[in-house]
Amino acid sequence: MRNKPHFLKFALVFGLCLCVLTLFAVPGLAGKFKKEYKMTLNVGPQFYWGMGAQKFSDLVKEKTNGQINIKPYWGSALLKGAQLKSPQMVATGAIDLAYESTINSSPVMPEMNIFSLPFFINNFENLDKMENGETGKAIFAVMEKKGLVPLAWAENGFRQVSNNKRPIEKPEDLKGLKLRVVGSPIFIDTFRQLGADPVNMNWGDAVTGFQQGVVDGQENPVGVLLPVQIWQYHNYATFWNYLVDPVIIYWNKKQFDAFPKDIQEAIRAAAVESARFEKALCRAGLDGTKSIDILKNEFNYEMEHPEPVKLLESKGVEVTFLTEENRQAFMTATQPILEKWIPKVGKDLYEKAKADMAK
Ligand code: X2X
Repeated sequence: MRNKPHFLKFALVFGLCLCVLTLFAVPGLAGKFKKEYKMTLNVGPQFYWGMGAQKFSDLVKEKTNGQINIKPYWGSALLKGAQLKSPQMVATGAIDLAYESTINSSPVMPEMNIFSLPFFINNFENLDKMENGETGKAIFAVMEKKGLVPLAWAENGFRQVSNNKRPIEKPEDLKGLKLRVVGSPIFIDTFRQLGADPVNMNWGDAVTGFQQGVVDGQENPVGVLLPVQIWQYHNYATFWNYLVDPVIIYWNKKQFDAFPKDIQEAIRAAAVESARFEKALCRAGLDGTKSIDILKNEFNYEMEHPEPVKLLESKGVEVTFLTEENRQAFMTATQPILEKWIPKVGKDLYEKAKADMAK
């Protein structure tokens, strides 16, 4: 009986030690990980790009057994809509990660404009060769230097122009059209060169701009045109694939490098898987049956709108495709943009892109 208090004391101390040891052994419990990792992206959850971001968040949770929780902040909410600020904010660690368009990174990393050179890339095959080739490596190296860890290439897609005035078939048709463009300077340059009147607007203000008729048109891929129901505002669309908008999933480098190896691997795997899903959503119906089959066979996912062009037409949009002659006319008309922007992108990178595409 006299030993009982000693025994209790011992049990208490032993129990405490065990608790402390457990806390250190299980990083999540020790507070090694944040409760929530903030992810920025410029669109909402109903966009294909947004669906990819949600999938990434879900996969990371699953693959890290709930240790890493990513919260998507839609519509650049953490940036008050200032979509071009995402890379700085992730680099400083004010935001943990991004599922973001290369256009929105281009003011900080001019190399990203390689994808915005007008009429340079033109199709998915060329884009894939660049992303998987020397161009992709070079772009990822630029990001690492800025304090960002790139995890995978996702996509917004080839950008198409829509408006409520007339079909655009040749450069002259753009004359005087007031078009909303993203605030990246190469977009302003390109549309000015073509004689249009480009207006720089954050995406957060763009739809109101369409509604109020502040602009006659805009340019964006189908993954944006469909969720905003562009047919409510515009009855002409030209599928000219004039440039492409990849999305890159990237994380603050200091934070990512400090994660244990297994966590890093789980996050990378989740990024690659979500990007494959998201890319297939964005390409569905634009690359034959390839992406539709990927979605069905790998993700058990049936597209609600497997034929985006037909959907637009069924809603009353007149869809134009360029003839070879008119494509040439656009290439000639935008040649000065290439001359001005290749030095900014870097001649080396431009040559790498050409070599990748020629493979
Ligand atoms: O602002 C745009 O047009 C959008 C949604 O496509 C981007 O974020 C680049």
